[in-house]
Amino acid sequence: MTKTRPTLGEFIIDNQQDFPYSTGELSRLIRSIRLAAKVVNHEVNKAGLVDITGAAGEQNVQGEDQQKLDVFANNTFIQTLTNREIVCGIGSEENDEFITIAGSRKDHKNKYVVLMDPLDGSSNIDVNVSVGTIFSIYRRVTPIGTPVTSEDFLQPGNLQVAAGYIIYGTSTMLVYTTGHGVNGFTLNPALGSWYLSHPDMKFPENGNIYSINEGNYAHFPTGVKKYIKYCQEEEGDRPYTSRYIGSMVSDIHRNMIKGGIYIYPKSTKYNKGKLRLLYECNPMAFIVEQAGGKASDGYQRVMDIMPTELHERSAIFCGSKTMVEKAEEFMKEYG
Ligand code: AHM
Ligand code: MG
Repeated sequence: MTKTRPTLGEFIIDNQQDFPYSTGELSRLIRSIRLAAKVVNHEVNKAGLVDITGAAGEQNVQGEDQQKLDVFANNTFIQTLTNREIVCGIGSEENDEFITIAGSRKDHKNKYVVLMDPLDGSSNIDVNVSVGTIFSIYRRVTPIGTPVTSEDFLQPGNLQVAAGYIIYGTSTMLVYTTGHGVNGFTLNPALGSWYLSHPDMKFPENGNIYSINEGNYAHFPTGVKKYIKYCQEEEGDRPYTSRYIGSMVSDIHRNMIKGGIYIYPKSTKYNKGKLRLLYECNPMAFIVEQAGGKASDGYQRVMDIMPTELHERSAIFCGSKTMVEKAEEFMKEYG
């Protein structure tokens, strides 16, 4: 008889040791994210059926068009986390400032802050391509009982307590880590349950996929241009295959399963990189490292960067360790 895979709820109960300093708060937080993800998934899946796709007519703090589903996902995650009284603050890619959550007793008693990109790659929705939610969880550093401050959000990635992503793809998956490896759960939409489909996910040590927006080639630094040429050379296991969805979660998810490198470098177009350190780079870096891969800004570990602002951007080179180390060699040599 085939053994049934545990559900996410069962997995959390069976792996309490994965929840450091556990008072049950972090497990409740993951459960809330699981719930919000189901609501967003439902909405994303019917995006083609109702008039919900397309720009909402507003721009986010980085001056980019907000899609209606971005707004919906942002509100859903914020409301779910606020109503369940499990976090003391939320930072979102879609909000200018962080949100302070006092709780119904106004006592600021919760200890975790969440940083998130509620719907990453949302420009892909109108063309039915996978999008994702990315989240990152830290313990607050200011005293419990006081309102959160920016100090609670501006922590280096190496202090993350948990991080994860939801990929709204051909199937919907929730992949997360609490610092004890990476596990992936697939949603059974008929039952509304998440089943452990990808236990202990591991980045292959090496790979043959490189994922970068080569349309920006002219704007890239020399090290990146040389690395791209290296990927394309006919030698040994090269040329590598080029795969770029333009949806960070999907590109990294695929590379984690098949082996590869994802790069969004600094360029003359984005002099600090395009992706956000706190909402995108750090959580994905935590997952990548926990799966045995590597995440760098080209020169140093992404998770060791000390953030100075909420919406800070960073370059990222992440994926199979051997590939990232090779790309770093090019960056060191050519800059
Ligand atoms: P978003 O947060 O506005 O959706 O932007 C992030 C996305 C990533 O998912 C993706 O890898 C990247 O932007 C694609 O950017 P580009 O179109 O410049 O290649
Ligand atoms: Mg994003």
